[in-house]
Amino acid sequence: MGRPNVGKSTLLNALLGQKVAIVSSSPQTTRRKQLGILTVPEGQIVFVDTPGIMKPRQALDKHMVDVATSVFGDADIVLWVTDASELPTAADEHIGELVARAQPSIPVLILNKCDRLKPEQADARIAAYRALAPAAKGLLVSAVRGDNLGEIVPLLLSLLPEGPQYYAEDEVTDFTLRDMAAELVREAALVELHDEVPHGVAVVIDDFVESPDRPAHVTAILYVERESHKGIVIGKGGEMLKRIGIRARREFERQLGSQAYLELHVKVREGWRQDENALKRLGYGEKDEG
Ligand SMILES: Nc1nc2c(ncn2[C@@H]2O[C@H](COP(=O)(O)OP(=O)(O)O)[C@@H](O)[C@H]2O)c(=O)[nH]1
Ligand SMILES: [Mg+2]
Repeated sequence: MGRPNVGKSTLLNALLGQKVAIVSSSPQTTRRKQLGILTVPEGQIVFVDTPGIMKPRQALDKHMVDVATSVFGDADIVLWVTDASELPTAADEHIGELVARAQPSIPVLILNKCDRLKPEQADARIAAYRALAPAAKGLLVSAVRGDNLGEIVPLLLSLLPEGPQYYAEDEVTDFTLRDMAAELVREAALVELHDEVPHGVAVVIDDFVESPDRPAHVTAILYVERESHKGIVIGKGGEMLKRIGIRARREFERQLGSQAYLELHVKVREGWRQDENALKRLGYGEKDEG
């Protein structure tokens, strides 16, 4: 857990050695809780990727923060990911308090993005974050460049209690292919749209047909909050929607290991992020929190 945009999902993908979680340069990319399962000869670690913790402004934000904090009680270890290239913020102080309260979960502090840190800054920066979580073991890493990533898993294995193996060796996430398809379309939209339709896009898979002799056929609906956003997402002559589709399909085919056909539609659901019922229908309901 941690603030939005510090690199939690990037770190998860790096530790698993494959992409399960979507990543973008916009905060609040991760909306749902997602498991990443790592099985090594010494044991199995079930990572729980969560939405970033921030001050909720809308019903969707509140739902996301609830999802993030709800996993605390279940975890053996709370892995607090921070952005070492920035000084701790008020939000980090707040999260530090949550981490302290999450005990008996064992706190581990990950200072990420050390590739952006000047060597002479490192000591002071480590001290600033450590002050917020004095009980935590800490590591300075870069999820993107790979610095010190190899130390995380051995540290976690040394701290974890013994328990049953919950998942089969070949399971890497609890997201289905259908979930992945929806997430990859949303990731493509976030990347292609930059901040134009900031976080008003939700993606629902309307149809998913897999057959042995033909490419998978996926129909996805992108819900936007306003009529004017629909035009932006579609773009001039459908150019933007085409770019989103190409990017999402490329990633999805990589995951699938075979060809896929992706059909995208855009619909307006007025103010859906403020609307509890719409949130549930768009996949951000209670069922995710279980
Ligand atoms: N320079 C640098 N950027 C990173 C690192 N880890 C993640 N990022 C970038 O930070 C942004 C947010 O990453 P993401 O994993 O979506 O963050 P999350 O919101 O915490 O899950 C993306 O643009 C990533 O490429 C890192 O170690 N170094
Ligand atoms: Mg994330």
